[in-house]
Amino acid sequence: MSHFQFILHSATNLPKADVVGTIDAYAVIKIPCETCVKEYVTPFINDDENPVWNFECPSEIYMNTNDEITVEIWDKDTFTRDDFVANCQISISNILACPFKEKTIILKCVDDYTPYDKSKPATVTISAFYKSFRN
Ligand SMILES: [Ca+2]
Repeated sequence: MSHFQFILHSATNLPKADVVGTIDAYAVIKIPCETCVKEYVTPFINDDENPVWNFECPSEIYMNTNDEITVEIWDKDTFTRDDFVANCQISISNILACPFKEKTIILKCVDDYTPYDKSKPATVTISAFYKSFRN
């Protein structure tokens, strides 16, 4: 038996999404499981294009291995709807074949958003691995 662990550590160089300030970033993590897609939402970090969450999703035992984990980056807004700014997908079969710790993954910015420093990509740092246990 083994538990799947998914940790979103941080992001860097996120797009500027606010007129005043940079971005109030939070992440929505979608993990496809046996019968549903589980969604986990991190707290938002106020006005920081390099947010650190160290957000650990509750362990999953069953995942749909043909599917992908999606990480979406959103900007929290007070008076208007939150803005979806970037995302990335990670193949579960790739994780099973090659688990990783603190790996940096490039984000795809959506719509007209561009990385804060346009000369570099926006990234997230993620750990995804199976942890075996005995009863
Ligand atoms: Ca905002």
